[in-house]
Amino acid sequence: MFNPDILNQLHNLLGDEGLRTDAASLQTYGRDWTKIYEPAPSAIALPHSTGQVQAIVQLANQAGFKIVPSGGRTGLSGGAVAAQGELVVSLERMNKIIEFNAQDRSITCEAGVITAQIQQYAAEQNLFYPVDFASAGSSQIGGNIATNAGGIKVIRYGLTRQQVLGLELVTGKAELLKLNHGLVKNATGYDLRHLFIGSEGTLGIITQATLQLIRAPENLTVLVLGVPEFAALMQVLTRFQASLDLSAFEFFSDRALHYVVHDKGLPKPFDTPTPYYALLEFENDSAGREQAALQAFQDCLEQGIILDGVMSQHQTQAKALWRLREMISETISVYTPYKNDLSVRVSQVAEFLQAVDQIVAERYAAFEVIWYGHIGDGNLHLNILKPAHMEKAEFFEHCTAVNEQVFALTKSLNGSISAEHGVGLLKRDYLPYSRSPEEIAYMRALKALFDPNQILNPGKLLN
Ligand code: S2G
Ligand code: ZN
Repeated sequence: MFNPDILNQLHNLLGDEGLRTDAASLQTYGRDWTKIYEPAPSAIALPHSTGQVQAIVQLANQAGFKIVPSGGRTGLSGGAVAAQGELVVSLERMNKIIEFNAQDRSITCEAGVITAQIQQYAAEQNLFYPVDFASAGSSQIGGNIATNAGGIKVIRYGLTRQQVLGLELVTGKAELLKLNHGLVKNATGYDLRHLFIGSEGTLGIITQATLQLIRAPENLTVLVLGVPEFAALMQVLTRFQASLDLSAFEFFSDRALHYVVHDKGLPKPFDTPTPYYALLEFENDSAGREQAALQAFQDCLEQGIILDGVMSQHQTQAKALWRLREMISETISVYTPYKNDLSVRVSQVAEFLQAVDQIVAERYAAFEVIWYGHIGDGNLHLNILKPAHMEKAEFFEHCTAVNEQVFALTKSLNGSISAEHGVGLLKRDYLPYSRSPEEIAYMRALKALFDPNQILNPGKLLN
């Protein structure tokens, strides 16, 4: 715990509204959506300005305490967990939208702005912020940038990284960096912005960002298709991409559908029971587009790579179909899932799925496996549900034993052991499955450069 002198200095800097040490706050701000680490921060700082963030980092360097930067804490790898007496620095009070520029089609906001607030603000300007995922209602843009959040529209618009035009942050040495200033083009040396995007709060604390907004798509239309086997999923993707620019290509298994229908009462997309489901979205902005989708649907039926399907006729139905996919994570979270978040190149997905499914069938014979994910960009979420009778520790021990095999297979295909959820604490020790010794050495060198006293998010990403 902190000595009274440090708490006094923090209190003098932040005041009553900017510093909390009550048990409830320590619990709430010390955890993220992983459920396996016991939060144990010393205190929670809630600065309301970049200057205050700098002062906190300066004090940490002088007094030797550690910091865990904290956004919406929706992470799934323990990246925002404070379990070692750290000071949590929550950006939630830095939640102002600072500027919208219609000409630049950009928005500048503080790190604590909620993702859904940015999506809403963009829509009010008849523009679109294209990064979306199930937790957008509680995640903050600073955390999205720190983890390079992906989600359901990556196939068309890319990840958070592609949206960041400018970044303001405080390094582990308390320096203020203002990067790229919202420019589209800037060929003046290393683009430091991209070092901090995805750095999980280990190199600096993001305080402000300038994001690009794009033309709002018209009449987004959703298809849910029943698919007979894994290999058919990628054939369906290839056929639809031949004639449409898809803004989403997701998949989920019949077991995933069972849970959202059974536990959440969502309606089935159609009656035919099929082992897998593909969810596609495209901008239905002309009769030609609709015709192309119907023709692709017909061709896939004739080839036997889909067995049934439905296409939304209006936005309400499109949203209802999306809920079948978006509600999976929340629905199964009550079954204490062991989560894997893997990716390979799209061309290797069919082979990868087949091989992982074989490992899973052998090693998880007694467990229920839930498949879903953003298969159109090669990202698969493999979730194993804990049997009701089994202790959590025993279950996780069994699952981590299977990891070695799954990660070795992923490595053999040059895939990623963490496609979008980040490394945090959960995947830290598996980093060598996806990064070479040379890369990890350079990552450590960058950590030493920007955070020489190792105060920022200690133990995350790098051990
Ligand atoms: C998704 C959400 C987190 C999870 O639904 O795409 O990224 O894996 C996930 O449950
Ligand atoms: Zn996902």
